[in-house]
Amino acid sequence: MQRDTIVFDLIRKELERQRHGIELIASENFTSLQVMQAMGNVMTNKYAEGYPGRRYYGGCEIVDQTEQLAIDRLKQIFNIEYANVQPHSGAQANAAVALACLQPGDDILGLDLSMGGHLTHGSAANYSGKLYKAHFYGVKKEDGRVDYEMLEAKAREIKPKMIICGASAYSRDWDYARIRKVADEIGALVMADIAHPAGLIAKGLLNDPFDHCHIVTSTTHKTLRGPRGGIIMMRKDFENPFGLTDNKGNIRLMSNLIDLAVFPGIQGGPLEHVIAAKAIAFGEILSDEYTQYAKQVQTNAQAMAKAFMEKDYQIISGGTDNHLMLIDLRNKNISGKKAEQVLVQADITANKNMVPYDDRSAFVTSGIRFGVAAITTRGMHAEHMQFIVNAIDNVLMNADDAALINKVKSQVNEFMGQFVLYPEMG
Ligand code: DSN
Repeated sequence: MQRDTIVFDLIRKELERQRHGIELIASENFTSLQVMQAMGNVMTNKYAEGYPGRRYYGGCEIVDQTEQLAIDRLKQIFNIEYANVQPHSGAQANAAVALACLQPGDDILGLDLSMGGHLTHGSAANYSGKLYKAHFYGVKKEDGRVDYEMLEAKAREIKPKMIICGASAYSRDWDYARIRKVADEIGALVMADIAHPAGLIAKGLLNDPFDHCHIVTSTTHKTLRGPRGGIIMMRKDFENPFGLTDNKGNIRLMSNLIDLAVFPGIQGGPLEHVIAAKAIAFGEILSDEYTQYAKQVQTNAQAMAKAFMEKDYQIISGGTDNHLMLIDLRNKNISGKKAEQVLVQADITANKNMVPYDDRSAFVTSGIRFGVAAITTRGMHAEHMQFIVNAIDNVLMNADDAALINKVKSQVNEFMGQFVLYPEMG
């Protein structure tokens, strides 16, 4: 077969883009070379519907071992009893939990998307808002922190079957114990989606959700620095409290129902090459090097937030506990959309984001979100945050000055030259 140079040229261009730019999208990271190598392996050829030791296809003896290794390593990372490593993404993980725990029309309570939540936590545009009756709590206007009084009041009023915590654009830690308390009072399940801060939780740098939340989901490619994918976890297995059954009418342990919800519920053959890459990433997370990385992520985020605040940027909640920050740009007279566009011209990648109580649409927004997981992998330390904040400020304050933005772009490219990315790729 002739080599497809069109596609490989584009892949090469993407490598160069990643090398030259400052990557501040909070949900992105750079995997290790071995994680990427594992994704391009022969296990992509293998069908393995089912789970290790109980598959619907022959020849699964080897992929059983990589999948079991991924499960075992993940259990070790979070000190948990149950892990499912098959979800293709975080959205799939959340869909599987919903399928296992809820019936169409059930009430759910999650953080509003416009306040930092996630599409799969009940957004009207998503299955979670179409299949289930979604209700929302928010963050407080005065301090940008989760409004736990509102959450409790809504929980008592609505009595949802599931309370969802976790966010995509929230820079503070969560009070999981408080959420569990009200959930127990009304008989609700608690699901934590830790897709963003999972890597910091893994190293004990943020509150541990596992003792308080019945089920925890995550992606594997954000702070966890693995391949794109999802996972579902429980510290302790339990018999599902709503008497939900499998398709034979048997009340089962939650682990059985989640396994069945992933496959055959919403997925077919697992991506065993990606699961092999997950196993490698989980092995990396167990290392001391990753512990240092996670601490550095937190240090860098705090240094970046401080540098922004010194330039009078309004960080929602006034700072960060994790790897990201959400900035309200209204006092800087630029929309999130325009900010994202001009920053890209300077090879700085970030995403526009609604801020709580935003008066602009999701397509325009008043905010921008920055995360430091990727730049920390590039080798940056706290002292490098000032350069980045200066460059961003320079671009945003001169958003219509193409010559100046071009100059910043050159400075950015030169700056990034010191942080080598994938040298093995030539
Ligand atoms: N949309 C992703 C993020 O960027 O946070 C999460 O799914």
